[in-house]
Amino acid sequence: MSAMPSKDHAAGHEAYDVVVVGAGFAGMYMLHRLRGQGLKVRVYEQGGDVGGTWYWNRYPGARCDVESMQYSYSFSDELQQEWTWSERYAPQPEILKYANHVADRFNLRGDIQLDTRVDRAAFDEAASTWQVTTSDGNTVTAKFVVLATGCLSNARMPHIRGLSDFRGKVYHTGHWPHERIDFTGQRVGVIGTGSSAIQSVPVIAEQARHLTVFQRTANFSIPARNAELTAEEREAFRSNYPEIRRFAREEARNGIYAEMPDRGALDDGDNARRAKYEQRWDRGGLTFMLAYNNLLLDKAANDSAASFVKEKIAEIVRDPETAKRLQPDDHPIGSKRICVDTDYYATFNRPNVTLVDIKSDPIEAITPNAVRAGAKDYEIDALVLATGFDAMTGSVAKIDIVGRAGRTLNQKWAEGPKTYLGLMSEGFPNLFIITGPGSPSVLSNMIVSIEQHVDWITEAIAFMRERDLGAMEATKEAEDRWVAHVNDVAQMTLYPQANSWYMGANIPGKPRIFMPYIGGVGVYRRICNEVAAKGYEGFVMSAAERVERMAAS
Ligand code: N01
Repeated sequence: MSAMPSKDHAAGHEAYDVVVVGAGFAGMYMLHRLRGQGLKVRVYEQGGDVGGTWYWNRYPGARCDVESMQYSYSFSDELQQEWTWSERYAPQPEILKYANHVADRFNLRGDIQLDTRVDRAAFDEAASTWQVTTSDGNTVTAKFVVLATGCLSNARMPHIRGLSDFRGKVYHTGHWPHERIDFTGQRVGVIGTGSSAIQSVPVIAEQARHLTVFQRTANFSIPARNAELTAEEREAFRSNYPEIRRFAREEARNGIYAEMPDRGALDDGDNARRAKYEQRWDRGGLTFMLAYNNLLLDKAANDSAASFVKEKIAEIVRDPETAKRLQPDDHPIGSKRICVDTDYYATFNRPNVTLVDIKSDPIEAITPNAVRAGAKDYEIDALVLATGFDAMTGSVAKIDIVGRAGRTLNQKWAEGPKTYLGLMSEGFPNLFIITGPGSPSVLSNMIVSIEQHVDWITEAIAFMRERDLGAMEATKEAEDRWVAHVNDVAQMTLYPQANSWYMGANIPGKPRIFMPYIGGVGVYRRICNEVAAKGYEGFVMSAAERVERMAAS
């Protein structure tokens, strides 16, 4: 592949080697790596600055649920040695500051166009290039397009009768205003009880005159035990980063360095099991689910962990009725993304907080000044929608992506996303997806998975350039096999038993398919590396007009 001219003279469009969609953690690292290869890259970002999900999710209490010493880039040792995280789980403003620091430190801003949405990407088969149209009315061409659009970036507004008639302010946790919102003296309603609500409810309760939480499905949450990081704790990570990062990439299932379980929950007697759960509960955080190695495989094992957390809820929440309502009863623990909180359950002991069960008494309407449920009006001045995202596919679906023979990605994915390795979809040459459906993605520490995908894509592009190849595409056979494998592995677990956003179950009409790959990041990385080592097995690569399957290099 020769260096691209700066103009596609035939069409008069600016021409790039690569267009990257999104300037979150994935898009920024992708840009960094591609520029390192001397490629001409343009990143389009619809937000007003870098940071992706951390740019949009500014709701009160927003912070990461993976420890910051691990939820951070590993590609630059200087960066990980010099950046100082203040808390075990950094708050959103600090993560955004980190994203901005990375953009400046690696001089990325010059190639990122902010406030610009990609509306369309169409593959020109004759020229073997993508034509990318943006919200500013511009069209550019690019040999490759990389979707770094994020998995939880498409905030979902619920369809509730009367919502537009509400006279107070309406906020969505996933699309929070930039100015500080002060709920002091207000009556606030929060709809939803997922991670975003569980983080924001305790903070809003401290400000509001009264807070009413509308819960459709109770969720399991583990205390974060957040605290300021000491210099010694930071140093323990910094001096052991090579091993910590290696373990997270190669051995952990979820990309997190943690003590791994060596036995199942039922291998221990009642007392030993309880002691282990207590120990994990006291330590706090997502790794509660690593107390035993079969919690997401065996229902009886899972029940033991679920019962433990339910007992904790009953101990914390004073009113037995409220405690009962907060105890999840319709899904195995962990089969929906487990939440991590600071004082969530205890917040329901406050006199200014009410929990309303909208499963038994569904919301009938929003009136100009209230939420009406069970024939009762709950008067509020402000409404917070913590109703989640059209996850994993939502942001991709918003772009009109047209592949070979005029087929759109939305048509192809109408019955659920189909990818090979989560990285490419047959019929859409040179279109890469970072942390897409079919990869570990949201089941992992996202930065570990982002870095793996970016490195893999960078190497695939380098492979093609070295051999003067024009297009790379997943074969239908490889894709079908991978889709079946992703599904088979999911069915071996308890995950499909929950109506979760992993399954697309939170979006009416969305196909119910377990979207992420649950085989674990270590296993998945080995598979991707083997595919590359075999000359990109399962992909076809074309040189000029000639299509040839690459032999093993
Ligand atoms: O969204 P959710 P989220 N009427 O989909 C309810 C990540 N994240 O933004 O379960 C009434 O989990 C819905 O009820 P139900 C993390 O991966 C990470 O909280 O469908 N209720 C549910 O209670 C997380 O999993 C961090 O019955 C309605 C809630 O709204 C993911 O983002 C922080 C409704 C939505 O919960 C999504 O979390 C925050 C309706 N019409 C988020 N529609 C950290 O890193 C929906 N609901 C810490």
